[in-house]
Amino acid sequence: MFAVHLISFFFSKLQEDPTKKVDRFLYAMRLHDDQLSDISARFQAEMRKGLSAESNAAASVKMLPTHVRSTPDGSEKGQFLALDLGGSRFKVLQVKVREGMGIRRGGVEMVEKTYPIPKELLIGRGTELFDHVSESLKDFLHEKNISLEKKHPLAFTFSFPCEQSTLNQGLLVNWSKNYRARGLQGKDVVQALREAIDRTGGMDVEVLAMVNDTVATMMTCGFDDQYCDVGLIIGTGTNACYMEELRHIDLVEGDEGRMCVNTEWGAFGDDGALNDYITEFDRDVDAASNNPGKQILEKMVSGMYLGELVRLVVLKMAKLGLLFDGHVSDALRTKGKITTAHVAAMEEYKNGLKNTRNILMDLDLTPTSDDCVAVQHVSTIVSFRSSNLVAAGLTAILTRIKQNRNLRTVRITVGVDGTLYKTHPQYPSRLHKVVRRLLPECHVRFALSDCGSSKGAALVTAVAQRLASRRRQVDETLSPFRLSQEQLQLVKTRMRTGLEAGLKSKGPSTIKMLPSFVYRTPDGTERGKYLALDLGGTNFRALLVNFKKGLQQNTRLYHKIYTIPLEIMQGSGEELFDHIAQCVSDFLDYMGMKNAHLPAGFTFSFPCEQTSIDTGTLVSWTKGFKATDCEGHDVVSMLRDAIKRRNEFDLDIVAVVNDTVGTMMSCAYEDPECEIGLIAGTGTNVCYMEDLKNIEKAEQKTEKMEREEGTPEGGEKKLDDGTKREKKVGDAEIPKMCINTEWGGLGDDGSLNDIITPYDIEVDQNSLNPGKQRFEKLTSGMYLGEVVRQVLLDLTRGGLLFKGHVTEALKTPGIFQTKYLSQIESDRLALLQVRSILQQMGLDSTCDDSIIVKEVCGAVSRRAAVLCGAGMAAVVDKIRENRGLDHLNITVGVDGALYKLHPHFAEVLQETARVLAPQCNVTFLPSEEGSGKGAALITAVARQKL
Ligand code: 0WK
Ligand code: 0WK
Ligand code: BGC
Ligand code: BGC
Repeated sequence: MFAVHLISFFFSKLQEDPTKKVDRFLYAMRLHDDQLSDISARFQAEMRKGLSAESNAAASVKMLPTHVRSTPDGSEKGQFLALDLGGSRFKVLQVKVREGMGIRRGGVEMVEKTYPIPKELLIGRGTELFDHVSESLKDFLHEKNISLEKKHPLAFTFSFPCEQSTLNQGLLVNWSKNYRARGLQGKDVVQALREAIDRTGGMDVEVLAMVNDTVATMMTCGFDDQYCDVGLIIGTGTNACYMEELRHIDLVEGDEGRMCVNTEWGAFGDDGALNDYITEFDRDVDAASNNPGKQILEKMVSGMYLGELVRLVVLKMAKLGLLFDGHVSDALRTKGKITTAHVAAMEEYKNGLKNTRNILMDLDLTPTSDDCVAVQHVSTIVSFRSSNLVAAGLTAILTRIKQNRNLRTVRITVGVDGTLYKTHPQYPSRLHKVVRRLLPECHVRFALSDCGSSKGAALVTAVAQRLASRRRQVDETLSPFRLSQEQLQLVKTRMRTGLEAGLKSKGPSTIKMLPSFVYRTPDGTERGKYLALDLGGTNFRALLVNFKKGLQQNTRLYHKIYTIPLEIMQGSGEELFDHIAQCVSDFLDYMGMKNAHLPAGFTFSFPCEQTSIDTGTLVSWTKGFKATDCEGHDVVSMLRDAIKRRNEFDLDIVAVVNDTVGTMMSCAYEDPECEIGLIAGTGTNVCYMEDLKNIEKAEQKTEKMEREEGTPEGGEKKLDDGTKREKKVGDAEIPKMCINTEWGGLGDDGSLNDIITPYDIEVDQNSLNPGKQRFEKLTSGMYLGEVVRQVLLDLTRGGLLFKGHVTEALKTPGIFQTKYLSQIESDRLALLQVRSILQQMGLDSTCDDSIIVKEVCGAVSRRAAVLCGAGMAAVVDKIRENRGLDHLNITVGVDGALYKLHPHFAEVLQETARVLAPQCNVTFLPSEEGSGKGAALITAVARQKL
């Protein structure tokens, strides 16, 4: 031992730069960049561990979700009370955000008072600590003459780790720093505060939000800087938070948008991850702390411990004779005698050495100037390590944000607070320099929170209030779209009544129930080549269908799709049919069958009154069509005339069918149980096989029909592909005809007015056929986008969306195409993509906006699906009762872009039909080749009879 003293004595005599010996002594504390990068990488791994549901429980860095989903966006306003507990000073504040007199535009006014917390309360009973807090609050209200009657929203900054499931609830995970009040760990500290406020009484305070001081600091700085997505505290304790992508936070529902995560990085190392950087002095500080083994990184970094680290180093060096000639004073042996304020003082540019001498003399030491230089350097190394470790942690967070946002470089601001950062003369610049050295490609700005974190806490509360009120207002706006079981039951009943009424009355009925003169579904005997023309909702298709001997599968089908320009849809009838004839001509050229003179079936997806299979008088246009001189005319004649006018080819139009009927036939070719056709596309409609006897309005025709059809014989039909097509004997006897219900007209008599919303009324009034097709306008692709647009307009006018800016784009009819609904609602689509879809429409949106847009789309499309489900339940139950069955198995052939492409429409429709018609087992069979094949089948059947 003596030898050591001897050597060091001579050593010092050599007038070596005293800092050198300190550098050697504290070699382990002097971290260079690749060590910092290593620590940063370790911390990133810890962050991933904390975020993942599997490893969160074991993670030392807890990555606590804060339920703060957005940084300030400038619309926050209100008056709030705030409590700031957990830092070096407990403060009570009143914060006025953009409200009240004299608040400069966009400004915040704050009045605050600091209340000391008696030491014993820090380690006493939790209830007493919170009583002190609420009594301080009451005192503040008195002192600042704030009315005790008025209900005050309160923001609570609580600077300890809490597990939160909402903004206004938080279970204390553990105390840290110098707090260790009993009975609160694992308890909801917001509830504890509410109870304390109730115990104190005489004030009406509503705790709306509780936030960690890092979060409040981020929000405070975010008020003036939209790039502030990180909050950093380097004070008594240390910690950081940042805006993480919600999809990475396993512990929180949803993957849309972002949420602030309180990393609680103070605990980094609690699982030994930093053991190779821990020095004996760190172990001593930890062993002497009130939470040994916990907050390892915090004890290497934060203000509560730096002074102590310096003291222990200086003490050890003195004992080793490296300082003060080995003289050690009791003061130097005493815990806490060197504070972080002392460390900061020692490192002051000008007076650092002087301060160091004074501080050491206060510790009853007589330092030489070299001693002072050495001790100052100890402070430098200890505080430098602190800022370096913070830099490593920040680098990890900023790197993760860069990766989350797939950016090569990121511009970001870090909001900072804390006494150590604020009062240590060199801490900020050292930190900034190292972060910029470790992350050269990032543009990192540090914003000092100049007025504590309560402004931020108030903003969180304002956001909470705004989100809560927005949530309430959006729910209010969307609640009429959320139809209850009872309402759907009513719609089913009204649909049933409409079906019955339509079958009876000759005159106009809302549900027209148009006879299709199709008496049976295909039986597989159909043969030959047919042309099918398909005028649907959005385009025209020409198809060549060849039914061959043997397997159905080898039905040959060629087709070509043609768009129908708007001006043709809404031009003259002649132009429309000339356009169709031109398309047919082009198709026949394409197929090289100009002179084939083929029998053709014409799928015409509009309501037509038919008196036979090959005539159809258009009752009224629907969807986007408004061609003149068509309504009340026979569309087959109009097509024939157009073909004649063209005089290039000839067609034998044998049948005209509605697309629902064509779809039913197409699917019945695959599944003989298919007796219903459903279209959920641009328009919506359903047809089904009704018992002839129920089609009263078709009485007189019956004889003629029977004559034509001849009562169909029952029994089996052997097909030449050997497959037996079971002709269901039972219902064989009952002659049927397919009825095109045109259910789109339900409600035209006001029977749906109790579910029609003002948005629907707006859409109806702006449509080509106001007052008509009310059910269709609630359920089909032509209109859903417009309903969504009307709702978005209303929400934007209410300031709930797009920052209240009603842009030209949003006012443009048709801009929100229904296909966007399908895209926006797809589960696989992250919010960013929703935003880019909105971008395509010329709508700039925030994360929150797109969450709401998605919700509106969901509400509108879900209503459409459940309404169609209720309508379908009415149809299948009617068929079941027609056949006097307790249980009906039936298949529905379906087509239409909404049913086929929307991510949820089909399953919601099916589920609703199942629930509302429990005695029917309904299979939905999407049609492969559209209704064209069905039209060809009907043509084949019609030809067979000729
Ligand atoms: C001031 C903030 C407070 C935070 C404190 C941290 O208003 O919320 O806890 O900074 O720094 P400290 O006071 O612990 O140095
Ligand atoms: C494809 C059918 C056609 C029908 C259309 C409806 O072949 O007859 O009109 O589906 O779907 P939409 O094109 O309106 O989405
Ligand atoms: C606490 C954190 C807090 C930090 C800064 C730490 O001891 O665990 O919740 O943010 O101190 O005050
Ligand atoms: C038409 C129906 C058609 C449906 C689906 C409705 O607008 O009135 O005839 O079946 O659209 O295309």
